[in-house]
Order: sequence, then structure tokens, then C-alpha cells
Amino acid sequence: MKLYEHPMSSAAFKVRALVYELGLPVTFVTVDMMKGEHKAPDFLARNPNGKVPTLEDDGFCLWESNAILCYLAAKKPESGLLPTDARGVAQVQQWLQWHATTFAPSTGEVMGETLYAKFMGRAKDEAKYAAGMEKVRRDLGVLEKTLAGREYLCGKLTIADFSLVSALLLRTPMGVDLEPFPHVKAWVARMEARESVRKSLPPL
Ligand SMILES: N[C@@H](CCC(=O)N[C@@H](CS)C(=O)NCC(=O)O)C(=O)O
Repeated sequence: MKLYEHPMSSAAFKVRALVYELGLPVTFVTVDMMKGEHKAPDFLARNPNGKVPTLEDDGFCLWESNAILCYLAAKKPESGLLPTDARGVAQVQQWLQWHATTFAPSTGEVMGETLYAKFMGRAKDEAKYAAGMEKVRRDLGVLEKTLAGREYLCGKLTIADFSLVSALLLRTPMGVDLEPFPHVKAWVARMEARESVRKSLPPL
């Protein structure tokens, strides 16, 4: 299997971490986004969105990081990272969809006005940053309530934890303070203590 990715992509990070966690035979291929490799015809043939991460497994191409997490975890059912009982699988899906529809967009707004603005050499839009940060705090409140009294989002470790924690890895340059959210802070520390996660952290 090949994973087309980029070291600074939080969407790619979670897939790298799961690959290490499961010990799967996956070759990482860095896509040079500065050179526009993700918009080249050969890449678009694998993923018409022109985005990383994209997985290729013996001619089968898959995109959307959360779908890739499901695919990889399904290859190792004994890991328990993707439950198979009705409630377990639905709960994991709940968090994956909340990530895609809610948490990734709000953290993305904050990332856009900090790291990406800096990277693109443009000024930070303070109003957009403040609006994004308000949404991030709202979402951290949801995670805080969930993680009170449990170690992982679904009780035990699942791919949902890998997916959601990815949005908080660059929290320092994003200016996100976890002090008011002690349960979230402890969960992030728990995830970052895993070798698979440490090996995948963005090079900052
Ligand atoms: N929802 C997608 C998001 C993928 C995504 O936005 N990837 C970014 C890097 S983090 C990208 O490739 N951006 C290039 C572009 O939009 O042109 C996922 O979870 O895989």
C-alpha cells in the first residue's frame, strides 16, 4: 500500500499514526504541494479532489482521511480500533462525522489565520481568527464533557481518537489553550504518549 501525504497535513497525520499503530506495510509518499504535485493529472487520477491523504492499495484508491482510517482498521479487526457491534460502530461514526463537519472546520479556521497565513506570507485576519477560536472553544467544551470520567472518546481506544486528536497537534502555534479543558488536555497527553503518534507529529 502507498499513502500519498504531506508531513504538515493534519489529515495525513492521523493516517500515518494509525499505520504505525497497526504495523501495516504502507509506503509513505510525500506529495510536493509547493510544486503543485497534488494537482497533477497522475495524482488527480487517484483523487479528483487533489488533496492529501490518498491511499492506494493494489489499484484501489481511497481518499478522505476518516474513510482511510476505517479501511486500515478493518484490515486488522483484532486491534479493536474499529468496533463491529452496532453501538460501537455507530459511536465511532458519530465522532468521525463530527470531526469532518464540525471540529475540522473550526480548527481549520484558526489554522488558516495562524500557520497557513504565516506560510502564505499574508497578514492574520484578527476577526476571522477570533470567530474561529470561539467555535474551537465551543467544540472543546463538547469534548471536555465527553472525556470526563473516560479515557477515550468511545470508552476504549478507537480510530475516533486518532482522527480527532489530529486537529489539536498544532495547538501551540494556533494559540489554542487547553488549560480550561483539563480532561481534553489529559486525553491529548495520553494520545501523544503513544509511540505511533509521536512518530507522526508534524516537524515543527
Ligand atoms: N477532508 C479531507 C481534507 C483533506 C485536505 O484538506 N487536505 C489538505 C492538506 S491538510 C490538502 O491536501 N489541501 C490541498 C488543497 O486543498 O488544494 C480529509 O480528511 O482527508
